[in-house]
Amino acid sequence: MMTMSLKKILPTINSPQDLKGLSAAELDQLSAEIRAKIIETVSKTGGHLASNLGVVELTLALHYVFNSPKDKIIWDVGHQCYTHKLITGRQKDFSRLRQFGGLLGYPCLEESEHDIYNTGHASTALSAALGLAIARDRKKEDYNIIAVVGDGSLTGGAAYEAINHIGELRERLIIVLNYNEMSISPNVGALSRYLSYLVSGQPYLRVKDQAKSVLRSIPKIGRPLIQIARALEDLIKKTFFPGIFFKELGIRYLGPIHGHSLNSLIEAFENARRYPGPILIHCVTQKGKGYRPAQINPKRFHSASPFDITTGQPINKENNPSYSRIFGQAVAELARSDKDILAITAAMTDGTGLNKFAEENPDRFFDVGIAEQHAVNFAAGLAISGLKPVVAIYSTFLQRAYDQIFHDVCLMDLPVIFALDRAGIVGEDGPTHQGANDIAYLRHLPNIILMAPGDENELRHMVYSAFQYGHPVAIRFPKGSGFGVPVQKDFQFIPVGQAELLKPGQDLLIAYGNMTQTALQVASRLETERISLAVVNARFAKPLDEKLIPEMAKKSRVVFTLEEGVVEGGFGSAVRELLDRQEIYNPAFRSFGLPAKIYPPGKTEEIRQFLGLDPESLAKAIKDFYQKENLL
Ligand SMILES: Cc1ncc(C[n+]2csc(CCOP(=O)(O)OP(=O)(O)O)c2C)c(N)n1
Repeated sequence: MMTMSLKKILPTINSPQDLKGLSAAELDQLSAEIRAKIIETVSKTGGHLASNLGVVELTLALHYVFNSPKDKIIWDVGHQCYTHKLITGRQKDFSRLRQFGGLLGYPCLEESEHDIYNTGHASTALSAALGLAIARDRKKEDYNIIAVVGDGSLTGGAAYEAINHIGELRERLIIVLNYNEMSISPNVGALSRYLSYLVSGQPYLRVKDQAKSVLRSIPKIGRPLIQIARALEDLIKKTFFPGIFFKELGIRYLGPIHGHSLNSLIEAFENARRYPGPILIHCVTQKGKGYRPAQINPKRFHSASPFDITTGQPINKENNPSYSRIFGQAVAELARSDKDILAITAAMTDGTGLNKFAEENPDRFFDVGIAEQHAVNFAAGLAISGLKPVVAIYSTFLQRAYDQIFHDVCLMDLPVIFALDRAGIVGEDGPTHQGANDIAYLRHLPNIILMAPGDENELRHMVYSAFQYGHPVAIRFPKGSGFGVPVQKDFQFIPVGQAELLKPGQDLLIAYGNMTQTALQVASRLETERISLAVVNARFAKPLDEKLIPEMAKKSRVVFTLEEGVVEGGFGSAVRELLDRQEIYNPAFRSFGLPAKIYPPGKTEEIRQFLGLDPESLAKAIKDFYQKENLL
């Protein structure tokens, strides 16, 4: 033991094969080393600390039993893949986790042959695993397919669709359910309740309690005996045959397994390896395991910014309130005088700033789980009944609910308000999380109003105004803190489609949302270059200001648009279409925004520079444009 603890094991692990010869004690030591490495790294880079600390043993046991990359492991969401990365040849790059040019915080096909499927959004692993299983069999190959999915991700509709199909096809595949009772917040829903019932470990008490309640619910006389017998049989089945729910769906259930006991995990995975059909292993883990601040507050450490290891406190406290907070505060305030306002989140209560609303109005707040489609459809039901739902979902995750927005909200012109948080560049989470597409995927839908505030103060007024419009409204705003502008207490009404001229000038730069501030900086830089740009805060991408924009465009030699959204089909396209409709063909035209490409993770500012969307690069690009068009 003494010699083992002196010699570090982690540096000797270059591939999962290196695990195979380790003793139980060495595997335990390795778990401790991995935990220390993850804590140390994430304290500097930020990242999904609690989720990763919870799956150290689970990951080691998987790689100990199975033979990756021949056996294929798919990580649902993928945010829990740090141990996997550390033991699949990426230790030397690990300090650059989530940094510009460094490792992605999620599985990444380009990084390693052990990453066999990219994830980032929840509830996709089971469907992908089934696809892989069918492909394997058709090609007459022989390997194991393992999908690791959290109980939070099992609240997503896509996971149920997969279970439904898996139970029908009965392909050989292994589902590892990482059950920790948490999504980002405590997990929600009836299935979550069922899973916790399975691990509650008090079968006798439960039989007694439930038997009593069954008996109580039966009228003294009249109820046929057979019904009583059925109820009791059902009760006994549930209690003594755990996982009967999965079994009856055609998926063998194994568990609950102690998710931090390497022995139990290895034994369970060995059993699963030999099973000829679909099998689910229910592993019970603790989020944040091994780091006290994360164990105590797994929610805060789900995705942590850099922190001090001793205290667990964040290193850089944000000075200005975040957009999410301003949004949540505004809804909470408005809801005090309007009891018809309700708020819905898809498993992101804190992230969307709705925690204040939730505290004040528990009966008007709904965390529906990772179920964006349901969230929108549910809101439509509320809205058609005269209530005023706000659905707060990150831009990237709302992509899931495109059809519900179209079919259930826009076609019926229902006044549902969508708060699209994390719209634009999100930084360290990388390609799956960029809020790039919302303008383009919403702009062509009927009846919807699209707006984006130029700063956090305007967000407040937009939330207030959205409730007055009586149509579907989507307000997009970025991740992180605002500009620190004074936030007015009184709400102001913004008429639909009214843009704001911020600065006069010879030619025209129209900005949407948070890029308004950048536009002002660009214009000011260019003043010294003999380029005079009027700056307009568009406020709306739909409807556009059909008066101010054409009037100013007619007077300009060139029109620029600026947005932190994908250019194809985005805000700039909308302006161009407006000018075309009004037959304004004279000004030259150039849109700046996000490319429809994959760009690396990193700090938001670094990505802006990389994409040429920082003030300096934009000023240069505009100057070059003037030169090319002989406008100087
Ligand atoms: C479609 C979608 N919606 C929301 C999220 C944000 N999100 C990331 S992880 C997570 C919780 C996942 O919980 P679980 O699967 O139980 O994993 P744990 O972190 O508890 O290990 C959520 C809601 C997401 N990744 N994808």
